[in-house]
Amino acid sequence: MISNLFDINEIMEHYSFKGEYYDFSTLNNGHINNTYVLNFDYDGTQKCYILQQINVAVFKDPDVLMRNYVGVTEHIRKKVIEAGGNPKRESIKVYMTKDNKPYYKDKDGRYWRVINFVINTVSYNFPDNPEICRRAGKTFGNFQKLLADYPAETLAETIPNFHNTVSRYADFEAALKADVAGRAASVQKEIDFVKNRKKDCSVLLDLLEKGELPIRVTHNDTKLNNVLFDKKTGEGICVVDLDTVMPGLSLYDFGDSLRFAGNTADEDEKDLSKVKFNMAYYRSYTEGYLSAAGDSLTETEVYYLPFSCKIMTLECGIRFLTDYLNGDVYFRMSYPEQNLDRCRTQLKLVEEIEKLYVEMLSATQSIYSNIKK
Ligand code: GN1
Ligand code: MG
Repeated sequence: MISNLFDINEIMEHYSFKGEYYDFSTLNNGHINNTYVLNFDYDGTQKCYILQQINVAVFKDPDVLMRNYVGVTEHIRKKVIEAGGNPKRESIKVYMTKDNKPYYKDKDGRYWRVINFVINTVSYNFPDNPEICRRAGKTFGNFQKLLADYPAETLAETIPNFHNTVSRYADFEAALKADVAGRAASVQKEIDFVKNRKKDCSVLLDLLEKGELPIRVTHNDTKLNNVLFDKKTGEGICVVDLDTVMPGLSLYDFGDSLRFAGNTADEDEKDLSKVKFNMAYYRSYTEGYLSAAGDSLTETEVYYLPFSCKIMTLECGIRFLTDYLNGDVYFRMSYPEQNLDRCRTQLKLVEEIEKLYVEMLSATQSIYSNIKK
């Protein structure tokens, strides 16, 4: 059976799947990789695998990417086993090809990897209640802890300067200057908004340079839909989308999570009056996160948690704006101008976070002191 998305026969030649293949479904809730669920009949029971096409325009070196990926997933797997957990549900496993490679390059030059499908889980694009945020916070906090002893120096930067906001700002300035799509004049308001916040872009990097923030192994793409929750218990059990695991700041993960989960509207909502920052979600996420990771964080890291929400949201707004100026070359889109809508929601969310900033600072400190007791 050949689909135009991938050639299942060719894929099956290179992997030892269990059972008879019968169909697949598409699982694209990210903006970068293409993800499919392959369904097999294994002696009358359904067996599923995840097939992912690696986006090599974004992750330029698949060897380096998969070396990181296998290293990190194996580390987590070992930790889960040591803690008496179920590695099949609480960790990701990379299936090797028949010639023992972590990915497969097809005849059209596309790169594929196969990983386990974790059964009986749900993921959310939108938190329905604060409890989901608390559990997501706890899961990312645990993830941070699981990787605390991973040798960061062995991890390559799969995308150099990924959360380097100074370099993101420079990319924006370059896109603005080149204006290849001729769109700059129509987005002056957004451009001014970003320019007015240029100095925010260097805050965390300055602290890092002064040695006031530690480098850790971080996930770097902590959207809510990257957590799998157990269908029965509702607990977060596994973190997915591990391509960007690399050395970074804990604040990148915390801020990026709330950029997404704290937004009361969709990432591409056109009606900006719907875009608010949900303080209840902020509180519960912070409680969950600090309950899991709090004792391993420094006071400076905790102090900057609210700022991280602002800067990660600004960074994402800058990236969407930059892509819009560049003629939409990076993020997958489902309609024209989607990058502009995405940019506008992020910038509106920055404004909302700025309004709540003092409240966020005091909520964080009181949650932190309760946890330390
Ligand atoms: C991309 O693919 P996805 O949706 O998990 C992007 C993130 C952005 C996010 C914005 C490798 O993540 O950095 O924050 O879109 N991933 C990459 O929704 O660029
Ligand atoms: Mg994702």
